Amino acid sequence: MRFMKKGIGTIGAVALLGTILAACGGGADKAPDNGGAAGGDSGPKYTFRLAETHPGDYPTTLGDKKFAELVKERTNGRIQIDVFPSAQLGEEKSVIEQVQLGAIEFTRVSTGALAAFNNQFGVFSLPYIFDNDDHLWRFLDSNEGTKLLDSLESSRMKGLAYYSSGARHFYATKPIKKVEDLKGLKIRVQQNKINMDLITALGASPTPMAYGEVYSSLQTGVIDGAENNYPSYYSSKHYDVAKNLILDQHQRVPEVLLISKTVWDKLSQADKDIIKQAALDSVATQKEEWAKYEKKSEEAVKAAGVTITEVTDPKPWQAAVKPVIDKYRNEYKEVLESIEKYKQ
Ligand code: GTR
Repeated sequence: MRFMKKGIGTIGAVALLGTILAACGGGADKAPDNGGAAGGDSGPKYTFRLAETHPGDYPTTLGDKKFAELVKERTNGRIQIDVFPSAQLGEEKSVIEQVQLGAIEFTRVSTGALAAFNNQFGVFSLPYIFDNDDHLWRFLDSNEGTKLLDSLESSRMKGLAYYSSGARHFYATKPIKKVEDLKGLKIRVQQNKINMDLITALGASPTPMAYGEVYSSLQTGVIDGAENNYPSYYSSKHYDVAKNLILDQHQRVPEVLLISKTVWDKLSQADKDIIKQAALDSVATQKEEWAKYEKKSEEAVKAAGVTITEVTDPKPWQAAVKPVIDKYRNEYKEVLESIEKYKQ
């Protein structure tokens, strides 16, 4: 404090910044010689944590690891990001809360989970708004997609990049061959209000719960079904206990790699640039791994004897969930118009 009264010099300011970041879970153990302004291998030394819900070999985790590797390389080891897979740092909702506080620096989460923290992200939970993954990515890569990512700043997070997550489908412990078969079933959803409305529109009961609780809830009959993409259905082993899958493709809910805004604001511009670029550069790896793992999981669940029903005509599904679109059309008018624009 005596030191501060005299006014802190560059080294003091950076050491203080390091202490603040260390208190946020990051560590600064080397005083920089240039005030941290140049990035690269000169500047404060940090060790950050990245929370990931999926296991180590899952495509989002491989994207996270690529990101961490690029940051490490481009700072000559000065910024180290340790990836914690398998929800070691908690389930998505609690991780997001900690990221908002700066207690966890980075995470990769689903936009389905982010919707509860930033209403604008709810748009991805609206059913059948994208024709396919190419349509989704045309939107994500557009100025409007970037604007949406940037809107996370108002929720104390800084979105760095989108990752792939394919299409979500329903699965249950009971047979589902058509949309009517969902009636009366208890279906677990990602925790946001649009998902609640979606399940209600299908005549089923929505049960919001953390991802990590779904397996045992299916096993014990607390719920009858859930919904997810092929990779999550497979890696979570939900297919072991809910052996009926219907490929209805009701949503395309991308993933986001993000940093706490509290932490972001304390980084030098050069470090921000390195981190942002490394995140964008990790997308190609995540997408490649996604394509491989999606195929692998499809083959694995088939081999495990899951009953898979194709949906050749999406119209009855789209008609059943139309009340959800009607309810939210006005609220998401602008972004829905952009999405429509990227159809082809
Ligand atoms: C997965 C997503 C996870 C988690 C999960 C869920 O597709 O990658 O981050 O949100 O869905 O349903 O909770």
